Amino acid sequence: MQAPLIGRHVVRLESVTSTNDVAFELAERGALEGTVVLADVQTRGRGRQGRPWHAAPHTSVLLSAILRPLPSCQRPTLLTAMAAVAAYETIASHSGLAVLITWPNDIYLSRGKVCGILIEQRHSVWVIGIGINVNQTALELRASALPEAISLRAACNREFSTEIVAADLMQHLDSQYNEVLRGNHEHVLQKWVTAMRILGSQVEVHHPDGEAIGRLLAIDFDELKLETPAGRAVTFNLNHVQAILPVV
Ligand code: BT5
Repeated sequence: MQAPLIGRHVVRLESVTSTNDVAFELAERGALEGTVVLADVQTRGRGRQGRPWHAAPHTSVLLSAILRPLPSCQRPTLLTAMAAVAAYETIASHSGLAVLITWPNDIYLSRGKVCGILIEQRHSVWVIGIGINVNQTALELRASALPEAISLRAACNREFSTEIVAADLMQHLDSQYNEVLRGNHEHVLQKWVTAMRILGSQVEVHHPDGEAIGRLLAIDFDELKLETPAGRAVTFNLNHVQAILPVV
């Protein structure tokens, strides 16, 4: 068996602004690819487009992994998919419940958001930041104004070890990143699309010019194809897609 790449060096910290910030600082100072930062507390945890990520101290997995992917793997959607699949598999194995990836990379458990992913790039360094809600109670999540959030504990009615969930997440990230490095992009794509459970369904696609409704015929790392109610096939560049929502 190959030695793991992601998690070969783990930096555990009590409190940070954001694990992504620390990961970039370490990368600048020459940290090896696969170095992981874990923290118990984030004072300025962030989501995408400047949105906040809230995590009460010692309740969550707050992880950032440093990657220096080859140019052929430097595709935002590919790295997004591999991170989402790794988080999905970790959460599914711990909860034993139905888990869903909502495009592009939120993970839902029992209809609540249990995990968010923020991927940032500076030059040749990519940082994969993952937050998993582990031990917050449903009451605590509601009190922190996160009505859409859920944790493993709230969904499964028992406590989990954040250390074990983090260790499993590192293993899953390592195995998915290995697929990426070996060029098995198709394999990652299939897992990502399967976990979204929207292929063949009616969806609403939000894009800069408005919204389109239709049956999702295909999706890959570059584009998605819809069949409109009039029976026409239309293609959207994924870089411009803002949301893909199931039509219920
Ligand atoms: C995300 O952004 O979901 C990406 C979150 C990534 C967090 C990790 S933690 C480790 C690493 N270090 C960081 O600083 N960040 C990463 P987005 O899709 O933009 O969702 C943000 C929105 O999710 C917020 O506006 C809230 O509505 C909601 N939210 C905030 N905290 C949440 C939580 N703990 N659980 C569920 N939803 C939350």
